[in-house]
This record gives sequence, C-alpha cells and structure tokens, in this order.
Amino acid sequence: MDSYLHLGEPVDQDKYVVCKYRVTTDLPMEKAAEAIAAEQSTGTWTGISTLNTEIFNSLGARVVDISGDQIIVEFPAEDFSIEVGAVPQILSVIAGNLFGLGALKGVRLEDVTFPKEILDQFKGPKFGADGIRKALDRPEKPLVGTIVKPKIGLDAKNTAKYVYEAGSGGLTNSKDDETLVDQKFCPIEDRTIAVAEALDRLESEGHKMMHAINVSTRGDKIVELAEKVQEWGAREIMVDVITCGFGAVQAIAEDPSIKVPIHVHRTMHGAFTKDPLHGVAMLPLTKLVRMCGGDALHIGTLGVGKMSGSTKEDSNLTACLGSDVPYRTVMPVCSGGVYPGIVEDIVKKSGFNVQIQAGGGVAGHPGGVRAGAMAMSQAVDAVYAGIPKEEYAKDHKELATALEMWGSK
Ligand code: RUB
Repeated sequence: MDSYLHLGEPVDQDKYVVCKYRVTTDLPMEKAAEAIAAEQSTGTWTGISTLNTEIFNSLGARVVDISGDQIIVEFPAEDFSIEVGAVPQILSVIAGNLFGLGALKGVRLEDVTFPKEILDQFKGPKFGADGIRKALDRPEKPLVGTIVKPKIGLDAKNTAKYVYEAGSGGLTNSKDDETLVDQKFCPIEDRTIAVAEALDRLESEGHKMMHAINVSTRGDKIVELAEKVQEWGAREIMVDVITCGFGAVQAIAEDPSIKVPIHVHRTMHGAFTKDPLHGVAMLPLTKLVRMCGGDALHIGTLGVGKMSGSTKEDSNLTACLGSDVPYRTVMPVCSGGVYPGIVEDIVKKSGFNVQIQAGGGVAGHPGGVRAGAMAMSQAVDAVYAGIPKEEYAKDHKELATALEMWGSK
C-alpha cells in the first residue's frame, strides 16, 4: 500500500475536507502526520489484510503539507456521511481518535474547510446577523446587551425587572446565562412569560429588545422546549452548543415551527480550545455553528475581556461574517468580563457588526442595572460616533461612573 504522504500536491478544496493541525511529538513529523491520516481514515496501528488498494486510494486521507509543527491533511468528501449535515460523523473524522494517539504529545485542530457538496448539506442561519438587526430596528450600530446576573438566583419577576431596566437603559439584547434553564427558583415558563411582558412594555414605550431564553436540555426534548418558549413569547432562544451538541442547534434552526433567532453560547469550550497545543480551536467550531444555523455566537472578546483569548479570535469574527460560505452571516457576540471602559477597544477590533454584552459590567454599576445599561449604551454610542469615551463621559454621568469604577483595562 502507498503512503498517506502526498507532500507538495495541491490542496484540493473542491473534493476534500481540508484540516490544519498543530502537532507536538517526538516522532519525525512525517510519521506523526501519517499516524493521524491513517487513524482518521483507512488505517490503524498495524497493516490490515482487509484494506485493499481501491479503498485506500478512494478513501485514504492525504497529508499534503508539513511546515514546522503544522500539517495539512485532506479527507476525501466520500469519507463523510451522505446523511444531510451529520456533524457527529464529521467531528469523528476530523476531530476524533487522533487526540488520544499515545505517540503524540499534543494535536490541535486549528482550521477546517469543507467542499461545496458538504456545505450544501447545511442550511446556515435562518435569520443571521441581518435578521437580528432587522427585528431590533438597528441597522448599523453595534448591538449592546447584558447577561442577567446573578447567573442563577433571580425569580421570574426579578429577571423580568432586570430585563426591563436594561432595556430602558438602552440595551438591545439580554439573555439567560448558561446555567439557567428550568430551575425551581425560576421556572422557564414563568420566566419566559414575565420577560415577554417586559419586552412588550419596552416596545410600547418605543424600544425594541430581544432576550434569549436558554432551552439547553436533553436531545429528545430540546425542539419541543424551544417551541414551548416561543409560544410563551420568547423572541430569541439560547442553546449551549457544546453541552447540547451541534445537532441541537441544527434541529431547532431547521424546524419550520421555530420563527425566532438562536443565540449560541459555548460554555465548556475552554476544555478544548484553551490549550494552544492540544484540542480544537474555536475557528472550526464557529464554522460548524454557522453551518448548523446559529444566528448569534460567542466568539470571545478579541483579547480584551475576562475569559482567556487572543487576537487570533479575529478569525472567529471572519468565520461569522465572511462571504466564503453560502449562508447568512452570524452575529458575533463579544462577552465575558466586558465593561464600558473596554467597549471602545473591542469595537476598534471588531468593527460595528458585533453584539457586545456585559453581565457584571451592567449589574455591578453602583447606580443599578438601568444606570449600568446606560453606561454600556453610552460607551457604544461614543465609539460609534467616533468620540473618545473620556470625552463622551464628560456629559454622560453613567459612563463617567463606570470609567471611574472599572477603568479602561
Ligand atoms: C458573562 C459570562 C458569559 C461569558 C462566557 O458574564 O459569564 O457566560 O460570556 O464567555 P460577565 P465566552 O459579563 O459578568 O463576565 O463567551 O467567552 O464563552
């Protein structure tokens, strides 16, 4: 049988799923790359009598480039399920057993591109960034939101009160946090109804706002729960994509009965995105969320907020907004340790097509939630108008208080 190494051959993005891995190993890189290509396609740790040339040539993965610790492996499109949009099987190929190979100290999936025949199996966002903007009547300015804090503990009435105050302070978005779904202290039905009333009240006062209700639950119940919260008045649904699975986002997005956007939280991603030498980078996950129909997705704070991250997160932004795939764009959400003083920095990196949200950076304002929301809105207004925040704060006292309290970085 031939080798899995095809170094120097052109990368063929029309016929292959092309993956970029970063590999740490004591083996010669060619051997390590071959081990990955073999394990993830037609081989295993030893030669096998059942593998013939026809199978090897048509389905074997091909290592087409090795540069330093980075390797490019392409997988024939035929290695992937003909079942429409089957992410579990895709992940088993591109991000499966390879992580456990004992001969490798570390492997990280950094990027992936899919050929058209696979992209066409997916539908992408039903609303996307533009749909969310349209629903909010906010065509251009960055969206500005909050995560209701504390993340657990408020009852339905106080959650709705928080949302109302946030909206009356100018926020366009709010959301449940990742650990709140349907607990005794805040049943999802009561919360959804109370929040819907708060949003209706805001709308009757001339302000449009969305709140994402977290429906993250077991696979056989999640679409039903999404349908229920929609009936109870939810204007946006939230899904924790890593804990629920990509199929959960896809099932909700593709269900014709669901007529509201999906906000995708990525809790637990740090378990495999954080180590620069092992795991899966956020970029491939962002691409999969877009394919599966997420309308808004957390992408980190471009190296600025509380969760670790780096300017490499720029590529997540591009994966949300780029025009290289046949889907609507996804609203990138910068979240995690955000407060008014860093909004300018984030927007300078992200551009205006972004949702910036703060939990502690709103609820921690000494003037309360409404004042905190005003400070965040003012920070966005300042950068949108091209006015330095310190200047803007001179006649916007909520922003001035926030800058004084938390500073700029
Ligand atoms: C926000 C918060 C969110 C993070 C998750 O609260 O904790 O769950 O955005 O991070 P706060 P990421 O504004 O008080 O920090 O989006 O990076 O997954």
